[in-house]
Amino acid sequence: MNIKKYTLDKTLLLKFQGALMGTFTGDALGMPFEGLSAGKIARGFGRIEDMVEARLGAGTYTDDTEMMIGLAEILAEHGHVQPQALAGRLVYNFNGDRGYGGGSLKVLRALKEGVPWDQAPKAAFAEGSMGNGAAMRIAPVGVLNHHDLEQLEKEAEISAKVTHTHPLGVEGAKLQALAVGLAAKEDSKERVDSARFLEELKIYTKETSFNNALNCADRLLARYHDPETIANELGNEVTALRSVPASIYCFLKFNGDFKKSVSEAVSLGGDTDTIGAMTGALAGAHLGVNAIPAEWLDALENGEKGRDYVMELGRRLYKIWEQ
Ligand code: AR6
Ligand code: MG
Repeated sequence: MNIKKYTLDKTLLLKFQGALMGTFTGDALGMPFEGLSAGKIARGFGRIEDMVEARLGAGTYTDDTEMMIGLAEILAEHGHVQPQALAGRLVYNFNGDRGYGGGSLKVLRALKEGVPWDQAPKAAFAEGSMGNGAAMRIAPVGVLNHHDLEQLEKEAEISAKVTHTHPLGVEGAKLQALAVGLAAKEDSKERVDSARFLEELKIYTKETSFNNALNCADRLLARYHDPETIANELGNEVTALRSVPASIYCFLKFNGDFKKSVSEAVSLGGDTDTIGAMTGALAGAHLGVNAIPAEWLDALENGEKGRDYVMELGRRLYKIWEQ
């Protein structure tokens, strides 16, 4: 047996599982704080380091992870994004208690009523949604296609367009998928060179507004800023533009430390579950699932499509990649 190859592949399996479980963990950690400002979180709770009681219980996930599971299932079954099948799976998995965005609710309702997948997104907004809903679920596309970034972009775009067709919604999803793919390619034992990482992302990012946000993140990374400043500069909102660059910042700022990156993401306030989920996906893709604190993993819900199921989905995706 080729020992070196075995070791490398094991690392990659952990990265696949890390991207999926990172989404789940960040989502669950952030959910109880959704809608609070950075200042309120700092004054009321300090650093967020524990899974606290939430609407559906401590360690439960929201629409972010539910949609990520649907996308991972479709990739595991088809090997690529099959939009019709993805639309059907998002509807099938839908649980109205998990806090879906208003636009996504309308799209899923239209899909359920039989509107074709390439027409349904207009049910939310005539020009499509610019929300972060397509970006928050995209980790499986990023890890599965990390070896081929052109293919990754195509897959990210088609997966986004099942619900989000506004150029900023699609571009945000592509940027997050690329960042997950690049993070998976980094050596998990080394820190990521932030300037190089951001430069590489900018090669692929065509929207000026996203490029400007990445330049802003680069400047902010040069020295310490409190979460409130980061939230003001990069955003903590439900739009893709005002949340994906902030997540990339949190990943890079505490580069090499899953707990600190995701804790920082939640401390920005606002859309805490989604910024937590996207930061968790990036840190998990870089460091692997073993970097997620055991007490956080232990606290995650573990029902029918819970912790063990998502771990297994990561393994199934890795098997597809191996083929
Ligand atoms: N024009 C104006 N406002 C828009 C537009 C548009 N074209 N698109 C989006 N918005 P949505 P999501 C605003 O509803 O992306 C959940 O908590 C509008 O205010 O498509 O699936 C998730 O966990 C709209 O309500 O949702 C995420 O955290 C909002 O952006 C978050 O919601 C979100 O777009 C977004 O999920
Ligand atoms: Mg959510």
